[in-house]
Amino acid sequence: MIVTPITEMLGIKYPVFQGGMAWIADGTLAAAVSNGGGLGIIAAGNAPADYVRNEIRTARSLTDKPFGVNIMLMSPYADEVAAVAAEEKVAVVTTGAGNPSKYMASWKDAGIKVIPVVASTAMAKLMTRLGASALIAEGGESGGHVGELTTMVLVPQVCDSTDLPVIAAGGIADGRGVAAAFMLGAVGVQMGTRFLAARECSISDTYREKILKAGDLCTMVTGKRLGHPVRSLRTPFARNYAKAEYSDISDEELESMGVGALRKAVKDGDSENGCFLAGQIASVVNKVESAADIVRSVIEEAEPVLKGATRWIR
Ligand code: TUI
Repeated sequence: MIVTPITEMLGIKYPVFQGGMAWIADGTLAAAVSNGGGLGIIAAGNAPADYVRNEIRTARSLTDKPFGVNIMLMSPYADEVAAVAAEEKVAVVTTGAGNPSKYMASWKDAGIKVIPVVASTAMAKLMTRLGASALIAEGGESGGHVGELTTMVLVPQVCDSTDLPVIAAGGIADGRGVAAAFMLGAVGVQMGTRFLAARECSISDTYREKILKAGDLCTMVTGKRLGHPVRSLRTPFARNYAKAEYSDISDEELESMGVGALRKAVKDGDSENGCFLAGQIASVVNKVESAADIVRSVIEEAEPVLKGATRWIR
């Protein structure tokens, strides 16, 4: 059994968060992860407030365990979704892709534990000052929106910059990754890509097949030109987008190329036009299993690795 400041703070059995994957992480997946002893997280993504309220109610109907809501700060609906999270008094709010400063007081007043994703020590220090309960240090191995630093360098530096518990994310999909994260000073992990293969994750069959088949070099980052780099599978869409970024098309045209691409991957399984977000660790994800089995097995794998960590020392 691994007991850490984050399992104690949240009253969860395993120090495992499920990442807030836009269009994917709904109330059903979040409840399955929470019922399995981890922290399930509903992704608001670019969805309006009503969608998020509905998913919160779905999760509540399926579990009495704590779960979270992830607020994607670039969403046009971020303000209204932030208000719904406060009204519904969810246990945890995580944030991504920006600076949540303006919402922090309202969430804290509602008794919510705020756990922002940070991609730098400056953001870690700011969030610590504003009263975050913990931090998620997410390196650029992750799928979706990525920062500059890798998990290997970000986690120890964030740990040095705060007294808060730190959750590591980016490139973690099994017990070895969990053990490595703990070695860097983290007290828990967040995984996204691994949960794409959870039975309760309702992505298209095409998306799931692509994850199960992915190799180590199967992802690429696009979107740097517009300031929003995103890691996804190297599909025709990603290649075309990358080509367009270095062409003379306008920023507006480039922006419009991306509209709806995520939904086409998740809902339609459109191999040509979909944007299949995935992390660099996708190749270790090779079987479909329940969310509860994923949560339990990564910790059970990590325990002997951590115990045997000194096996080279004589
Ligand atoms: O947010 C994520 N991953 C995401 S969000 C998303 S939806 C999307 N769709 C199209 C374009 C962009 C996003 C898909 N995947 N991960 C958490 C994360 N947050 N990673 C990095 C950051 C981050 C970056 C900068 C957090 C804070 C930050 O601060 C910048 C500043 O100073 O405002």
